[in-house]
Parts: sequence; C-alpha cells; structure tokens
Amino acid sequence: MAIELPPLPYAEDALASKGLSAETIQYHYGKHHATYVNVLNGLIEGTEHADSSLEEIILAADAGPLFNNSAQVWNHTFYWNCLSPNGGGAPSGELGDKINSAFGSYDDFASQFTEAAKTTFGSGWAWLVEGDGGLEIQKTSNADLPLKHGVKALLTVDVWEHAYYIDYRNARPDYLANFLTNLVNWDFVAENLAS
Ligand code: MN3
Repeated sequence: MAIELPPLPYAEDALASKGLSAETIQYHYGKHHATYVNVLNGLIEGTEHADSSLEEIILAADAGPLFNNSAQVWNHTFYWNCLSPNGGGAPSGELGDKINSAFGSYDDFASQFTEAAKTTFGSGWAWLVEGDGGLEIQKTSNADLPLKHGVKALLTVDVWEHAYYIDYRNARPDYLANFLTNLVNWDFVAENLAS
C-alpha cells in the first residue's frame, strides 16, 4: 500500500496573512513534501517495506535515501500540524505550566527554541520533545527526527531554506520570530503531550 500525502490541515493561502505565503505552501507542500512521498513510494514498491507504515519504515531504515525520504514525509506532515492560522503566542493550561517549569518562563523557552533553530547548521529541524527528563529542546540535521531516537516529538519548526526563502530570503531569524508570534499551534502540541 502506497504512502499517501496527507491533506494540509488548512487551505494553501490560510497562513498568508500570518507570514507564510500561499506560494511558500504551494512549493513546500505541493513540491517538496509531495516529492518525498513520490520518491519514497518508488523506493518501497516491490520491497519488504511495501506494506509497512511510515513509522515502521523510518525505524527500520538505515542511513540513506529510504530513511531520508520516509523521515521527511513524517517531519513535514508533523510540521504542517504545528502551524495554525489561529496560532502564535504563549501556551496556557497544563502545557504552559510544563513549559514554565522546564524552561523558567515562556520567554526563556522561546529564546532557547529560537537559538536552537537559528544555530542548526545547514538544513534541519528544531524540536520540543518529551524526553526522560521532561520537556527538552533538540535540533536535528537534514531528515533526522526524535522518533528514530525513541523520543516523543511535541513541536517542530522546519529550518531548511525551502521553508522560508520565498517569504524571508536568508533571514531565518525573522521566519522563526514569526513562527512563534503568529503560527505555532499549541493545541497540537498539547495533544501530542497527552497522547
Ligand atoms: Mn521542508
């Protein structure tokens, strides 16, 4: 059974007034994410992975194209859900309390998360995860993801240039500031924490 490209959780232009243009989404979802799905399906067709779930493929794959493409399919689906046209600002409730106790305050979390994302060299991802010691910030290179290391992802931001170049050119910090101010979907993060 082929791996499918999940539908976006909002319209392509839903984030345009929040700092991510329809053109960015058309390329990032419609070209980059779709290509990872298509390449992955070509790689698994007729192999032992043909009927595996995406997570099974990621966990079984060695470094190389099978891992890179399966992980990037997962990462992008997760990332789209980390964005919302109604997002941005500090989380409330239990999640807000956990962030305050792990990082000192929401502002401390925001500066540490931004620093991790800014200093991811080249292409990669910054994450909020639930590790053995509670909530932590991690960064990964290229396609790598917490799932591969047995860690639960709660939130991610894509810092590959294709995520921001159309709207922000080389200004990754501006993209990250906008992500936290206008886009981050804390409801999704809270669901991940509870699952
Ligand atoms: Mn991307």
